Amino acid sequence: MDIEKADLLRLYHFLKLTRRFEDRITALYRQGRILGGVWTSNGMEAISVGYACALDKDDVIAPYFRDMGAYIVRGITVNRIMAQYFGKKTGVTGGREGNVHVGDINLGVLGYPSHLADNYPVAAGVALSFKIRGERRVAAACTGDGGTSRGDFHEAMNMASVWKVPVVFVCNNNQYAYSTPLSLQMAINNVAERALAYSIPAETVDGNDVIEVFLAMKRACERAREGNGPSFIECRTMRMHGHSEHDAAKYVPRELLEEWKKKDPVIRMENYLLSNNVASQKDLSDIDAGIMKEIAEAEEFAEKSPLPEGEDAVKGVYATPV
Ligand SMILES: Cc1ncc(C[n+]2csc(CCOP(=O)(O)OP(=O)(O)O)c2C)c(N)n1
Repeated sequence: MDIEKADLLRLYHFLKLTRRFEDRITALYRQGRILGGVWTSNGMEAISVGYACALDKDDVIAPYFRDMGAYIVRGITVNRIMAQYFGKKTGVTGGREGNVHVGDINLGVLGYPSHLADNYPVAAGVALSFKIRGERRVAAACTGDGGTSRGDFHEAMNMASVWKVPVVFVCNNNQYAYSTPLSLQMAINNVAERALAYSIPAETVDGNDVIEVFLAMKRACERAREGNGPSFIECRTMRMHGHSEHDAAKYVPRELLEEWKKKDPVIRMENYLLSNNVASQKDLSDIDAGIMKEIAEAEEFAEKSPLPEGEDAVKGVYATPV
């Protein structure tokens, strides 16, 4: 499968935007200007950017908390996400909380409910509705390696396979579930082996290569749209920050981090674009300048936005407003 220049530049744009945006959020967190916690995808941005860019506008995603790239690709603006972190009324949840437990059904992003792997059965259910209605749409969900050890994951995989629904299950295998290394939570080396038990076609890809993730996702979507059911994509990567920004990740050997630093997905994509003459250094600098401006404006927007009114807290909680 070939990849077009426009796709390459789009992938790069979102990759760099996700890195710069989360870096800024981390800095703001350290300055005490963020409400709540910050869980970044540092080092793993290629996964959420790659899978989200491969989808069509009408498709639906059920992301998890480390999928910042997917939120942005789907059109949840950095303004809204920044305001979310500041707990402002203009944030995605209207100031009800301060992190990325968010969604926007109008943009085909299902709200993330926090319970790991719960988004898998939900995506399978959405995909079932596409199948029943005869629509050529795809649902996608992502979870971490730890999430695949939960029952919800296995129930979703089983039913999605039996019913042959158009869903793509993505897993970021970043080798740690919080502080638990893979070897202490599963007796296999490749998470993709779990898919075999459900007769779901699976691929293991380099999760630090955004093009590889994108192309694997394109293949899986094509299979789903043709009526051939679910696929599973394991993306191998490493989480380069702590589980969240309050965690120094002392349990991860430094040599392992050094090794993965050399595989940084953003630098890799930059090198690819330059060495294949897809973009010049000036093009990349221009993209970066635009991104920095967008982020600075988002910060200003969030700072100037009002806090929510108290009575807003009960709105949207019950089907019948109280
Ligand atoms: C059912 C459930 N158990 C525990 C938690 C608390 N928790 C949040 S993230 C996390 C680790 C997740 O590890 P993994 O699935 O590998 O994803 P990663 O954070 O590495 O991207 C845990 C234990 C939770 N959110 N849901």
